[in-house]
Amino acid sequence: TLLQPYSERAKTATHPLSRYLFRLMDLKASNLCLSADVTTARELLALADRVGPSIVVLKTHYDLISGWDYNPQTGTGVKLAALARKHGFLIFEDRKFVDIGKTVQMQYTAGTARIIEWAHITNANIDAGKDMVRAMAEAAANWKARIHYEVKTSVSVGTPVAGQFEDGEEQNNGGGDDRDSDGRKGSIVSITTVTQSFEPADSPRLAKTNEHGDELVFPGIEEPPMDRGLLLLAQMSSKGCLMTKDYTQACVEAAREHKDFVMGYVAQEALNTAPDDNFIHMTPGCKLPPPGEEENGHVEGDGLGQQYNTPAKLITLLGTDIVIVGRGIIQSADPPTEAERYRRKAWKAYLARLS
Ligand code: UP6
Repeated sequence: TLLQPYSERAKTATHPLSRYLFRLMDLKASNLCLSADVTTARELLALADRVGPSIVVLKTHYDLISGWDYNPQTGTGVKLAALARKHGFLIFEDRKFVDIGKTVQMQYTAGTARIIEWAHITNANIDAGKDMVRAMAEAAANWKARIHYEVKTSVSVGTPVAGQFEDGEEQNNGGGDDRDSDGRKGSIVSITTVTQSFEPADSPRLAKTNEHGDELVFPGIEEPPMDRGLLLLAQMSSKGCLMTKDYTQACVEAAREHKDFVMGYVAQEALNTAPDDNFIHMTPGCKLPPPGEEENGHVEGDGLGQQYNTPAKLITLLGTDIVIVGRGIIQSADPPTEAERYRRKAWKAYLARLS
């Protein structure tokens, strides 16, 4: 995949959200993820709104934000999701789940934060064993089925939806045996299509404009599928990281076993080694020297173990796909301008890799 354009990888990726993300990257000419590690919910939302046009992914640590509002209808997650729609980016909660399967299922879907509701993507450290990936996949599938069902029951029976199935899947809308695999009554259709074709047009979640006529949706691409995705924390950027080659290899195997849920990795280098591997790599530990200073691949660490490489080194030489930048952007005098500088550099590094 190293020499393949993102637009091509969009066609062959297994995960619907990866296909979407590759297309979004191509559309926005961006392979930049902002790590929005600010201290308050107000700053988070303001930053997401200002930097949104330059990025394809916004990474959160909800647990370092003070004033996070957990209300499932009006809270911070919902507001962030609205900004994601407006600017066209995906939300990645960097939760680094690690525990027994049952516990991560509950942490992922329930509790205060209900991460699954607002984060398209999250990640896991698989030190506890790869069964927890299966546990999270199951939780995500159940969540999608439940949303699917809620959406379905909110529409009148027999709504014509012919021709709306992108993947050419046979629909089973009325007539015949219309129970799904759980024995519930209803037609079996893909959630992507269901949300777009079944949800009533007056649903506030799908509104395209607000009462003032402001556009609420990023133009140029449809809204992302309702699938949730996982990144495996395969390698870390920090000094003295204890993750071994065997651990990283176990991540690669777990990813291949769960292609319908695992989108790829948080890693420091490309891990697609088999011919049909098309996983996406997101890479933290990225910083540019200040404008005007010469680039030599490496940038001074933060004194607390974080190590930095430039986008050119990570994308062109090491073959990763998306650079994750936190303080490099947030601590600059003007984050939107600095985000644009990172976007241009990272995209140039990708174009250099292709040629
Ligand atoms: N992060 C790393 N390294 C990893 C994995 N994750 O730095 O291997 C996360 C940190 C932080 C962000 O938790 O949110 O990426 C990096 O921020 P920075 O650009 O400000 O150093």
